[in-house]
Amino acid sequence: MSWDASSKDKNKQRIIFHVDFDYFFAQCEELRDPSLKGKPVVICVYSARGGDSGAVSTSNYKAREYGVKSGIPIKLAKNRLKDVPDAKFLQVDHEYYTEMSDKAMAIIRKYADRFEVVGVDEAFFEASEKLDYDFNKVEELVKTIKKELKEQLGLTCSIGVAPNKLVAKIASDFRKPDGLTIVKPKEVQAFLADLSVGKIIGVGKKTEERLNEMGAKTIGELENLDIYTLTKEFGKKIGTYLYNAARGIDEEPVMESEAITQISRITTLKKNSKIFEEMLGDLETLCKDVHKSTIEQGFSFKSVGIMLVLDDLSMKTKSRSLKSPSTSLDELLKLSKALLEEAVAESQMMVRRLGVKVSELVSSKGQDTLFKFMDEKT
Ligand code: TTP
Ligand code: CA
Repeated sequence: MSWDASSKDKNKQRIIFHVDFDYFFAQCEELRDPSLKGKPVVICVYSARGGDSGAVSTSNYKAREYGVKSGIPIKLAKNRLKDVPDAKFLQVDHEYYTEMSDKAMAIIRKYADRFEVVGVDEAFFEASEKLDYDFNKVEELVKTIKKELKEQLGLTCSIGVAPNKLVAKIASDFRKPDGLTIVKPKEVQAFLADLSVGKIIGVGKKTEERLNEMGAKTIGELENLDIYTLTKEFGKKIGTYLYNAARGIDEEPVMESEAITQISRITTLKKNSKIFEEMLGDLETLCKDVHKSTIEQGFSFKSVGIMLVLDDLSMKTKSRSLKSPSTSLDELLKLSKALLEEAVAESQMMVRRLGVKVSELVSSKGQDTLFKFMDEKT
């Protein structure tokens, strides 16, 4: 579906919003404990090895001044903040962040024609109809939403508004925190021209390097590469995507969320068993099927679960969340094997049927997944 399919008049441009909550996990912690405000706050994912092993999930802006950001080892973060006595290191609390996220999303959703949750701290929505296709009405709506989020939850966010998802997402990242960037249809190309090609959704480090080598550091320069060069280098799908992206063209619809919350497959074992190794073949097939379907539908997954139907027809389930959304088959295999091994060890009974599911799905917007695979392969 393209924008002109959703609106009858071809001159009407969609009004698409991308909302991104600021330093989200750390901001949630500040809201729970206001004494943290003004201090460097580091949210940590401690690994099973104990001590300070593990990585930083995110940090507030104060901590970022010291070079403490998502992905660095906790040990390095502690080192960078060793002379800051009031720095706080907290463990991730996904349940609480999800609760905050749900409340915030419910506030925003009211103002949308269509609403698409992308992750715990991100959403797209379309408000073309509610705003009569008038970009001049955007600012007032954003003020209302920001005020409500602030008053009811204390939360700040950054918002990008544009005629499509691609540009709206780049715009929300343009001014942070508590930012608002509105890119009207006529301003799209000028807005994109000086930005690095890495800002385009789905363009990872490797793709960016290749584009740089081809003479395109900025999106404006990418516009100079013709469709033949791009499709020859990246294949038809990605080449065309890049060609359009350079011109600020993107027709991806905002997809109403909650349609799909999980993807699962289940099978009956050829022979009842309680031996892990005997079930491995079936488990791998299930994982491959689930993975294929997940990717085809443009999702990444953040939670993996297994399900066993036991000899007495009782059911046993186990699931675990990943640190961040994944599209990796290896990760799915690894986690489901670990879960099955645990489940088999815990249960004395024979297993009749075996199932694998992924949930906490995050829409990867197609291109994202495409690129991730390309970047992994190259
Ligand atoms: P981001 O939106 O990338 O970051 P942020 O919200 O912390 O900061 P910003 O103000 O720049 O938007 O990610 C959202 C949440 O996802 C973040 O609060 C923590 C989590 N996260 C991780 O756990 N690991 C990571 O590597 C990243 C990038 C994020
Ligand atoms: Ca964020």
